[in-house]
Amino acid sequence: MNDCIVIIPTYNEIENIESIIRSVLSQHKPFHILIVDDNSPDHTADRVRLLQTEFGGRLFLENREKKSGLGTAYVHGFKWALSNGYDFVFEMDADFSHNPNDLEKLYDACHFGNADLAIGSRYVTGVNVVNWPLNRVLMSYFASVYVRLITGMKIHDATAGFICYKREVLENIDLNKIRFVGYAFQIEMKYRTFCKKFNIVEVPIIFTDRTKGESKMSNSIIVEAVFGVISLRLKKLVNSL
Ligand SMILES: Nc1nc2c(ncn2[C@@H]2O[C@H](COP(=O)(O)OP(=O)(O)OP(=O)(O)O)[C@@H](O)[C@H]2O)c(=O)[nH]1
Ligand SMILES: [Mg+2]
Repeated sequence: MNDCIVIIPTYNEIENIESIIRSVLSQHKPFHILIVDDNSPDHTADRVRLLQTEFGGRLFLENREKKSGLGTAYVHGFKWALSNGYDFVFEMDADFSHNPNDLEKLYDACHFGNADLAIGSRYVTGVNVVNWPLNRVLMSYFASVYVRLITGMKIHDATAGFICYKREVLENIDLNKIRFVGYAFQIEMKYRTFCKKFNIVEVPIIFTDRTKGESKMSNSIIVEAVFGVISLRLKKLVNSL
């Protein structure tokens, strides 16, 4: 039994799925992978099944019937990871924005360092983002400033989705209460972790824009994040988070 599982949610990632799986599974540390696919019309899941014959025991697939958002895909993955006994649970995108070579840095921060939750952070040492249009960099950067102001969390990259959780964090958060699906989900997980007084550490990484496949970013994801942060703060104030 390995102690580390990397959860990768996928929707139409046929152009990335094989290379991201091979890249994670060729790391020095023997990570396991759970793909949570939402019945991608491009048959991403079929490619995963094919690869399972090569990587049996290290590559797992959970299939959901329809596209239901990144947040619920991760919650599904977290529950699966906890019930399968993993001690370190990772979030990572399929599109190579997160470099698999950085997984071990996040693990080290949790296993050898004092992190309960380690964030692969773009903004801890300046702005480490490659190939994003300026408007997206600005939006993402100021989103973190906004989150800091409203929540009081001292985090430079609040919407980051490259994460390592110690299992105790996920065990102590009521996963059935997680409501958000997009960037707000990433903020919500960090805020719930912060409210439970777990230690959050940012590890600098370089984030690169996807070169293959299509973005699933939408305006509704941005609106959810803007109002979601206020709603989280209010809930905390009235003790119903
Ligand atoms: N299972 C599942 N995965 C999703 C869903 N939406 C996005 N994803 C996956 O979540 C990860 C992040 O989504 P992206 O589209 O890359 O979002 P982003 O990183 O904010 O935007 P870009 O990098 O600009 O494309 C990718 O691996 C997607 O395939 C969804 O509804 N269900
Ligand atoms: Mg992406």
